[in-house]
Amino acid sequence: MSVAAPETLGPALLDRLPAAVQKPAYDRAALAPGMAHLGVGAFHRCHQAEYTDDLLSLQFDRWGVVGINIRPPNLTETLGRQSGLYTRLIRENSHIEARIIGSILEVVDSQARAAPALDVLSSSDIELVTMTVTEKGYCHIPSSGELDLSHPDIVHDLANPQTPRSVPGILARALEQRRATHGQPLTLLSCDNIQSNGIILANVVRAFAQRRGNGLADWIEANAAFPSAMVDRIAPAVTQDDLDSVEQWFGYRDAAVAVGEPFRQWVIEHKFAGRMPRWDLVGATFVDDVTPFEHLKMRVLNGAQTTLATLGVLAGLEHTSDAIADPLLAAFIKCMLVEETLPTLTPVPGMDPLTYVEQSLGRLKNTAIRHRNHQIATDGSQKIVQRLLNPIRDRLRQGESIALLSVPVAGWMAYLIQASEKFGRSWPVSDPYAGKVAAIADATGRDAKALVAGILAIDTIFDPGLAANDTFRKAVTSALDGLLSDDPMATVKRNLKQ
Ligand code: CS2
Repeated sequence: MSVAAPETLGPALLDRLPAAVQKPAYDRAALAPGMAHLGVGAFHRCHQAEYTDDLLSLQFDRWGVVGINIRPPNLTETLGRQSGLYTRLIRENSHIEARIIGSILEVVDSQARAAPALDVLSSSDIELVTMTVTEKGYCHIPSSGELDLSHPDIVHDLANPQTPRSVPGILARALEQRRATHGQPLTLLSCDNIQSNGIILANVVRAFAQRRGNGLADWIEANAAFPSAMVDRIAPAVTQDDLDSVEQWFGYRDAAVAVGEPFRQWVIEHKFAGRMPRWDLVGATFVDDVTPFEHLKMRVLNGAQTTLATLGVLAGLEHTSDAIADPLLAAFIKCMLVEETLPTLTPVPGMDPLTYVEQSLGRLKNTAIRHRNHQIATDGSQKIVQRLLNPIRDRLRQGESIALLSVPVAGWMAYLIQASEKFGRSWPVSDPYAGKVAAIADATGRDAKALVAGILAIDTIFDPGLAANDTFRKAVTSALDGLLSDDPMATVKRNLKQ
């Protein structure tokens, strides 16, 4: 006798969910699309989509989300099949809270062709586009924030503006279509961890539009807004284990589960081109200047994650929670944040920096959040500027020590260098600069001074002023030398004692 397969989550199941699973408290059938989201990953499902779901319960309005993916995965067979419904799990050690989020109405796959994305983004129904396209999605030069005109996708899109494949190219084309059809304004809200993300997004779209000519850049200036935002919630890539757990606990299949920690925060610059969802009614904050909030978050929480990730891999540890459970790494990270990072921060209203550090370190200890160190180390070249190099620059300007902050910079280098079998360990890395660093390492061999000289010469990551700074070069060289040795943690210990 065959056992019936468990039912898959979908609208028909909403009225038969177990009591432990909360469901949307509004009439989802009445929800109409009002915004699009580019990059529907675990983070979006745990963050913006949840805030929107909260808002729809409180004040129902036309704010359904159309999700668009221009990079893998294709969600049409998973989230799409489930009519956009998914289980959002909040986990903290042994605590689990399950809720079905209903704010995503449909998902559109636009990997092969730009047309499906352009149709949505240029529709007059869409008043707002939010995006989580990862740091490298902006095709900008990390050290300057300008559009990278040598990026292969940008080269392609400037030659083929009707069939773009980059984020700047797609957004510029969508804005061009809006101008040509209905002329409605658009707010474009970046939710990625880049400093001044609204300014970077505006830079790359504007630079692209300027090259298109035809007055598009002027139209964008007058009709689009690019607010900056600080977003926060730890939401790692979802595993098969997460999907199986939902089936085991609640009795249904869900191929689009998202798992996050309890903490969440969203600070948005009050600069909109038109109507905005009142996310401020459900916990988000609208402010005039996001800068102090993003510095605090990227330098403290993200800085700690990047440090624990690369040093954690070098120490043979799998997850952030394993790295922070290591007494040496825990002591190092706290000392680095308190002694070197905190003094670079400008005060944030209502937030005591030391309390924020404690709270951040507490969040990283959550053992139910299985955040792989390799996941956080992915695209490190796109992350170290805002997480480590900017505070280092501020410290140097103040004439203060950077010995501790230099260790994770060397950690990022060692992570990429050692990925190659030739240098010992070998693990698969994903970073746009991995090839470049490997080529430098091939040429120099294991000579820390030559390695650092070669890597600091990559001026798209390290601005020449910082790269030429002697204190910085020496600190990174000494740390890298130790991290490439047989006992990388001895370097962490040595720096901690200094
Ligand atoms: C992480 C972030 O992978 C990474 O780069 O550092 O995704 C981090 O978990 C979020 O920014 C937390 O808000």
